[in-house]
Amino acid sequence: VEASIPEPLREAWRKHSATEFTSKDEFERDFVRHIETTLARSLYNCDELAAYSGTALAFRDRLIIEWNRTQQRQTFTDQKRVYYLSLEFLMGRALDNAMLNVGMKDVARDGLADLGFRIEDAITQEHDAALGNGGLGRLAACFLDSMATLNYPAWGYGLRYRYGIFKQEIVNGYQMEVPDYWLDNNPWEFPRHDITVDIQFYGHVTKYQDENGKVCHSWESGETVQAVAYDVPIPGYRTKTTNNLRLWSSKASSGEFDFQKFNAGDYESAVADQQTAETISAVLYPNDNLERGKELRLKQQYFWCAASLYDIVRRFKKTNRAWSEFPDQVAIQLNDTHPTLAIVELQRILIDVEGLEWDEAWRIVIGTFGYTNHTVLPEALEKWSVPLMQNLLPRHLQIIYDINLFFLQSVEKRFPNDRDMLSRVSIIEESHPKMVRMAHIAIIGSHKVNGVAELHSDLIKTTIFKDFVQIYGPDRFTNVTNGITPRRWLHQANPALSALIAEKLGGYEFLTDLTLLDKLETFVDDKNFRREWSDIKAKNKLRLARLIKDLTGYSVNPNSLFDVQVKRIHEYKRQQLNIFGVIHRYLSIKAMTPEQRKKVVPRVSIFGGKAAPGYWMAKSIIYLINSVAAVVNKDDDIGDLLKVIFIEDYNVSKAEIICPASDISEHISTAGTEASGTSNMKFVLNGGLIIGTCDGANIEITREIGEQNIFLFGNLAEDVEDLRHRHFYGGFQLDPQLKRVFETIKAGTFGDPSSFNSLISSIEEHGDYYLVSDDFNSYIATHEMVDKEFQNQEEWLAKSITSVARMGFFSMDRVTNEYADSIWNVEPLDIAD
Ligand code: 6GP
Repeated sequence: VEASIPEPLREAWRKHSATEFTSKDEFERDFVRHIETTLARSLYNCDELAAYSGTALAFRDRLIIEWNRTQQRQTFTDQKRVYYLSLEFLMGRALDNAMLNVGMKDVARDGLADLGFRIEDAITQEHDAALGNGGLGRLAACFLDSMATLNYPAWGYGLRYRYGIFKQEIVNGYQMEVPDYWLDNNPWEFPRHDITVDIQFYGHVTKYQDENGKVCHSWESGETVQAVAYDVPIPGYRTKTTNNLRLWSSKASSGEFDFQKFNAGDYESAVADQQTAETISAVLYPNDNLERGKELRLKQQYFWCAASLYDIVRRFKKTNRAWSEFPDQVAIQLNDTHPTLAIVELQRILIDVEGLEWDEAWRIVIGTFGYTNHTVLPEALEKWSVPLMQNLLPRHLQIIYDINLFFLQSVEKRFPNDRDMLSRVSIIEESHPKMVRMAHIAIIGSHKVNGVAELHSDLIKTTIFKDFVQIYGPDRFTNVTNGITPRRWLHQANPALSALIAEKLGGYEFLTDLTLLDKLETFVDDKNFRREWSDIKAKNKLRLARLIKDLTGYSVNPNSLFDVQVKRIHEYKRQQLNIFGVIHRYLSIKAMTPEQRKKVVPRVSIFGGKAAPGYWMAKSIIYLINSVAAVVNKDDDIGDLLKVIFIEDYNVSKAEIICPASDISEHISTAGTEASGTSNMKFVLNGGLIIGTCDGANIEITREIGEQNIFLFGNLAEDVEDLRHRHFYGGFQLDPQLKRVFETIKAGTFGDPSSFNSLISSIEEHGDYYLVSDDFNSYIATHEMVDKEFQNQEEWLAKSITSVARMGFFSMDRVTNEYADSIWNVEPLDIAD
C-alpha cells in the first residue's frame, strides 16, 4: 500500500501509461528502439539473433502490459485462484506462440521484412525452454496455455533451473549428454529481486508451552537459503488474460555469517557457501518415470514448495479472510507427488506459525489440494528415507508421523484387526531404512486424486491405491483424460493445415472449441479437399526430410511412408520392439526377389528421444538403432525401400516439425504401463494415423475416431500379469521371427554383438518383463496391414481426415474445464470489454 501513488499524482501516470503496438509501424518502432537501447546495437550490427531479441522484446512489452492488467483484475475481483505446482514445465519456444496468441504474427512478419529479416529465421534463433523431461512437463505447459486462454485466474509455480534437460549428441552411435545452458538471451523472464523467501533446512525442533499452556513447536537453527522469484508471462490465445508462471531461483541468504567469513579473509569458504545455495536450482533431474532418492532432489522439492506456499499464503492474508475460507480462495494442484511436501508445509504453517488447531488446519489442507498421478510404474513412485528426511526437515517428519498416526487410527476404527491393511496403507514403509511413501501423503492430504486416462485411472484404483478406495470410497478418485493445446500443436506446428481447416469451417473458432472439427467430416469425400489435405502432408514431410538431412546427412525419399516414434527412451515404451521390427523388415526385403521388391512400400523409420544418463538399457537401445541405421542406410541392395533415422536431441521445437510429418506413429507400450501418452494425440490431430497397443489414451482415441482408423495390436492389460508369470513358470517360448532377428544381431550384422547382450538377454533369459516377444507377431502383422492400407491413398486420406474431425475431445481446454469443475471448484474470470 505504501508503494501505491496517491490519487492526486496519478494523472501523469495515466497519461504516460504504456500501450501495446497495434500496427506494423509501431511494431517496427518498438523493435528498433529495443535493438538500439535494450541491446545497445544498431542497423550496422544486427544479426538474426538480435532480430529475434528485438522481436521478442517488442512482444514482451505487449505481454507484460496485459500481464499487469490481468494481475490487477484478478486481485480486484478477488476470486478463487488455481496454483499448479510442477517441478517441470516443458515450454519450448515462446516467441512464435506469443505472436500467434496475441494475433500479431502477420504484422511482425511484414515488419521484419521491412527491416531486412525473414520471420522464420528470427523465430528459430530461440533456445527451447526445456525445463522438463517428457509428458508430465509438457502437460504442465499445455495447462498454462489453456488456463490463460480460458481466463482462469491461475499461476504456475516451478523451479528456475540454470540447466534444463541436457542436450543430446550422438557420437559414434552413442548418446552423449551436453549441458543445456539456456538462460543467455532469454527475454521472457522478469527477475523479482524484491520477492524473496528465506527457506530453512536442517536444524532441530524444540517444544515449548505458550501463555495458555498449549504445547507448541519451533523449528530452529539450521541453514537458510533464499528463494528469488522469476516471473514468466503466459499469454492466452486471443484473450486479455496473461497469467504468471513463477519460477524460484536459489541464492545464498545474505546473512551476516557470510560477511564475517568474507571479512575474516575466508573468501573461499564464503564463496563455497554461496555455491552450495545456488546448487539447489542448478539442474533438472533428467529422469522420466524414475525416482532415485537423492538428497539434493528433496532439497529442490522443499525449497520450491515452501517458497510457493509462502507466496500463496501471503497473498491470501492480504484479503483479511478467516482461515476457514482458505480452500474457497485457493486450489493447489500437485503435478505428481513431487510437490507433496506442500501438504505438510501448509499444515506446518497453519499449526506452528498461525496457531490453528490440528483438526481445523487439516480440514483446510484437504480442501485445498488435489493430486494427479502420472504413472503406475513402481520405480517411479517416490519414497524418501526417514533418516534423510529427519536430518533435512525435522519438523516436517514429525508432522508426517502425526498425519500418519491420526490416519491409521481412523483406518483401524473402520477395519479393526486388519494389521496387513494398516501396514499397506501406512505412510511409513517398515523397511531398512524406513521410507516415507509420498503418494500416501498426497492421497491422504487431498480431496481429489486423479489419473490421466480411463484405463490408468481404473488401474490406480484396482492396483496401487486399491486400499485407499476401500478407506475413502470411490469419490476421492476420478479420471481426467489428458489433452493437448491445439494452439501450439495444430495452429503453430502446422499452419497450413490450420488454415485449410479454417477455410472449410469458416474461421478459426475451432482453436478455442476443438469439437467444431467434427464439421470436417462433411468434406471427407470432397476430391479437392483431399488433394489439399495430402499436399499439406507432403510439404510437411519435405520439411522433415530437410531437417533429417541437416541433422544426419541422410537423404530420405519424402514419398516413403514416414513411420515415427519420438518420446523418452524407456523399456516400457518399447523402442526395442520397433527396432527389432525394423530388422525383421530388413531381413524380409533382403530375402525378396526383384519382382517382390517392386511391391514393397518404401519406408523411413524415424526415432527420437533421450535416455536418462544412468539408464544403461535405454542407451543400448539408442546404440542399436544407430547401428542398424549405419548398416541399412548404406545397403545399396535396399536403397529407398528402408531407411532408419535417429533424430538427435528431440525436444519441443523439433516435435513441432515432426508431428505434422508422420504417416504413421508408434505408441506401443506394454499394455497397462503408459498412463496416457499425449504425443499420440498430437500425431492424430495433425492427420497421421497411429499404430498402438490398448494402453493409456490410445483406447479413448480409438473410441473417438473409430477402430477402423487406428492400427491396434498386442496383448491386453488384463493379461499382462498372467503372461509374465508364465514366462517364469510355464517355460519361455521366444517368438520364431524375433529369434531370427536375435540371431542376425548375434552374428554381428550390426557390429559387435556384445553391445546388445543385455538387451537380448532381458528378453531371452530374464523373463521378458515388457512382453516384447509376446507382442512381436501381432506387431509385425499389423505393420503389414499398414503397408497394405497405405497403398490405397484415397482410403488412407479418408481415415486421416475423419480422425482429425473426431479429435475434439483431446483439447487441453476440455481437460482444464474438467479440473476446474470437478477438482478446483474455480470459475473463469468474466472479461468484459
Ligand atoms: C507421464 C506418463 O508416462 C505419460 O503416459 C502421460 O501422458 C504424462 O505423464 C502426462 O500425464 N509421466 C511422467 O512423465 C512421469 O515422470 C512420474 O511420471
